[in-house]
Amino acid sequence: MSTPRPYKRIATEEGWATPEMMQMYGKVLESRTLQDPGFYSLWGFFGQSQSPRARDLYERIQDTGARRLADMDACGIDMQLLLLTSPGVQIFDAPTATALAISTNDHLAATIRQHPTRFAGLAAVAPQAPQAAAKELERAVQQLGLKGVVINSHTQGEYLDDEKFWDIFAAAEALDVPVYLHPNTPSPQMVEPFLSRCLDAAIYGFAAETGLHVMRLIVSGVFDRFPRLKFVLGHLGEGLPYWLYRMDFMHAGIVRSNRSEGVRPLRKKPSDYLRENFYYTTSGMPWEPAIRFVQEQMGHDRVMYAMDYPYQYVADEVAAMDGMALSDEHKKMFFQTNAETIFKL
Ligand code: 1DF
Ligand code: MN
Repeated sequence: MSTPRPYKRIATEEGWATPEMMQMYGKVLESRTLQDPGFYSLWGFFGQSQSPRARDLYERIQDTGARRLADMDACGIDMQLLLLTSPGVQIFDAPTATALAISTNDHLAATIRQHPTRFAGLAAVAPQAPQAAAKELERAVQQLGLKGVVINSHTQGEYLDDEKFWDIFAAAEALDVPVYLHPNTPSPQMVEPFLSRCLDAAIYGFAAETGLHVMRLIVSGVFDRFPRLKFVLGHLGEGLPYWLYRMDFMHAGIVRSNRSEGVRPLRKKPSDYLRENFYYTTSGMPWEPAIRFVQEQMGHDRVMYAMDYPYQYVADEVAAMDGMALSDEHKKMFFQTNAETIFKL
């Protein structure tokens, strides 16, 4: 760790939360007013379990000071890009969520002002109120210096391919900042068969939910409407890079057969949008063969490092990533310059 490195390590999907938001989660867990089994499964564990892992994560997620900086130093992370942890404000009613997005963005900006070389961050918005969300994204970028927006997949079972949400995309495109589509547990409509085998969260359900969300977006034509819109996916693209061939083949057949009003012809192949409008981080996937595949398919300029602190805080991983068989140039892109370019750090 002490030998000087010719690159900075920037980790690009790092979770945080305010104590206020954790208290609000606690109230939802007690009142059971939210209709979202995935939420109770995930946050019932982090928020209420006495297991050492749950207690530890619950404390680390709320620390944006000394302890987090010490953890970063311990494994050689120079900078974290902070994302309000999933599901963020998206479980609350629209006025509550809109207000909470504003207050957490202010909180995040204050944290970054204290440690401007160690932290940058993405804005939270409440898709429940799309126009207010677009306005908050603009404020967060232009006045607070945040670098884009995180949306934690479905919002109470709704997906962003519904045009009522597209003001958010218009704002992101106009501001030239990326939308990080971060996972959530599967929507209430799809979570049931995941639950009894504990498959609803990071083991698999996150990717099933978020991959579905991305496919809905692509097929909807949103990237024909907003051709310069940029998305970032964690977890090496939630499995989608493995599907490039098959999604194109099958999508062409569905369009030709005119099977559904919901599937209109696109200007490009589905895989083209994944190659041209999307960037990928390695959160939770520090596995060289898979990283090399995504780099080869999407380009070295589209794949960047993420740890997914505190959920995947494994110090050895950083050393494994340092040891990847990459040229010096590609390694610097992977750890540092891609993130600097995409998030304008
Ligand atoms: C977990 C993983 C939780 C990720 C997360 O946020 C999260 C987990 C609540 O391990 O339960 O962001 N993740 O992105 O892989
Ligand atoms: Mn994450």
